Amino acid sequence: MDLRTRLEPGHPACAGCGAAIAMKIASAVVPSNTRVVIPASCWSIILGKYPFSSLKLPVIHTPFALASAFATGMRAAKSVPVMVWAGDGATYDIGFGLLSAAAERNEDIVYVCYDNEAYMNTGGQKSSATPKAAKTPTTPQGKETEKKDIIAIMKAHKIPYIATASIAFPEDLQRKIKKAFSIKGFSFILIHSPCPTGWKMEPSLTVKASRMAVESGIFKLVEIKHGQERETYKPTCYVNPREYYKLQGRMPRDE
Ligand SMILES: Cc1ncc(C[n+]2csc(CCOP(=O)(O)OP(=O)(O)O)c2C)c(N)n1
Ligand code: SF4
Ligand SMILES: [Mg+2]
Repeated sequence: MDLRTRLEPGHPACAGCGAAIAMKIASAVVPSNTRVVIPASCWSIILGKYPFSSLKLPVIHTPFALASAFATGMRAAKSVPVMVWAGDGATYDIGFGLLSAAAERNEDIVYVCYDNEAYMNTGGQKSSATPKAAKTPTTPQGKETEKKDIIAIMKAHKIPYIATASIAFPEDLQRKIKKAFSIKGFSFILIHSPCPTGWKMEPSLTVKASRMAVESGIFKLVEIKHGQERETYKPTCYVNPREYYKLQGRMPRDE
């Protein structure tokens, strides 16, 4: 694993923030001339206040829905590697139209969604990435519908590279980021990034929760290259999904 980091200490993410850990792992292996495009999200804040920045890469902030269009324009104008770094709200919901359009055009950009399963920056409201039964400010009785299968949707776009990754499997995550940059055309990577604040979970449990999501089979680690799908990690120790959900105060308790 590449242990260099482009994430500076002292950033304002909550303790144990999975989204910050995801960036720490991913940014270490992106090409050094990468431009990062960040739509409205917790990451707009984690970056810090201009002229300071917690990330040692050039970043452009965009309105919520527009990251894919900004990335398309920047790639065309500057001919440099471009990575969108977007939350699940921007990806699954609000920016989905432009994401779909950029994928359909097979723009040569890397789109990363750090999935913390809700609109965390504004208080944790449910997104379509929120799992069924999770209590959020907008689903106080528990969410009634299933998490949207964004990987199936991106597969339908027939883009050259799609992968899922987890902060508990950093080598796998870094390999997939490098692969995405090496492939010409649109790449999409979904990183499972627990949020202790929104999940009502101890900050020390972030990586454990991520690992349990994979080992329980709830979050599968896969890679889809030109339509060919393979599992990049097969769970080695059985974890009951209930144990994973039990860590999270947002999920219903067993009677
Ligand atoms: C059009 C628009 N609607 C709402 C907002 C307010 N807003 C800013 S960040 C955010 C939540 C983003 O959620 P997500 O994309 O999942 O990223 P996270 O905050 O979880 O990191 C919202 C609702 C906004 N900036 N623009
Ligand atoms: S609310 Fe969640 S995603 Fe946002 S900074 Fe805090 S821990 Fe990270
Ligand atoms: Mg989110």
